[in-house]
Amino acid sequence: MDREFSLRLYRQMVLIRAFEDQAAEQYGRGRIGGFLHLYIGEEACAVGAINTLRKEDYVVAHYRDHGHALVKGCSTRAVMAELFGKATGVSRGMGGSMHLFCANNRMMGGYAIVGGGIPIGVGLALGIQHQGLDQVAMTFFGDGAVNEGEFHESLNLAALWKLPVVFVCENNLYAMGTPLARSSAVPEIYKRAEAYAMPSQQVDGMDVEAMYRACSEAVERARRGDGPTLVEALTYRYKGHSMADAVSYRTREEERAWHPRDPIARYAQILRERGVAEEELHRIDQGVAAEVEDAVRFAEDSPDPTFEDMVRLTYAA
Ligand SMILES: Cc1ncc(C[n+]2csc(CCOP(=O)(O)OP(=O)(O)O)c2C)c(N)n1
Ligand SMILES: [Mg+2]
Repeated sequence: MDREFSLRLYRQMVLIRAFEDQAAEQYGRGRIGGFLHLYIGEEACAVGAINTLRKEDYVVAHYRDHGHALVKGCSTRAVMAELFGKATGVSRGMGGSMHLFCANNRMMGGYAIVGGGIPIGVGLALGIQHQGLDQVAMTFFGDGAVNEGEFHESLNLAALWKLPVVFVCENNLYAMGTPLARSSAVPEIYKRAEAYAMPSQQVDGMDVEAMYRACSEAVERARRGDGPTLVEALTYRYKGHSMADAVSYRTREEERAWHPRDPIARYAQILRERGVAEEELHRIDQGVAAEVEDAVRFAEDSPDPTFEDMVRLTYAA
């Protein structure tokens, strides 16, 4: 992997983490309303996967969607402003943390309905196929979505019609407080693709290059007309389900056991071994910190949506 590209992957992971740390801080200060679901620990999934896409390809995410929007090209300022509910946010302050949307960047939304984004990804892929285009749709969801009808209906039709869609399941082992093994007869999620004669792969979701390789293969398959793939990323969210979660359903030992696999620390080490200087990594970290601070200032200084805008953007006549 070339050096410039590796540093880009590193920077994006660091950006997501710094963004999430700031979001938690601002939430604590009461500047962000509603729920807030952090992506800390899972950064390699979105970064590895979305970097395989072109600008004109589509991403659909779930409600833990800040990282996906940032990697798909939404500005740090506009994502932070959306969390603050400001008119300058990606969804003009109408969506908040869970509903980041930016058609220009083909970021087709975060969705609060578990599994709700999966058929939307399939619909986008159907549209691409009907128009004879060579784009790809990539749709992200959690392990909590795979026992829902929408998951199975979507995989079935995507496989039957050979649609250009990549299904990325971020398996962080929990759906709110429910461990996967307590809710799933077959906890190896990638195996479910067999029922639809669909290729699938289980990947270390804490390894950004492994994610990149697996998703590159899936995206190429989709683009050449050979249909969908299910990628299961094994990952872990370091924080609670949302800011309101005391995380009483798992042990501190389990949490500690995941830390040596941290996607950012591990990748920094790999980059050092490949000859990247410590100062260069430090410069990236500092640049990211400044970018996130700037985004917070921008969000603070931005106007609220007007009442007229709220009505106009919420209701169709
Ligand atoms: C259809 C539906 N059912 C239930 C909920 C409530 N709910 C919100 S998040 C969540 C857990 C989802 O877990 P997972 O898909 O593993 O995603 P993660 O939070 O781990 O990223 C549930 C059950 C919902 N939002 N939508
Ligand atoms: Mg989960």
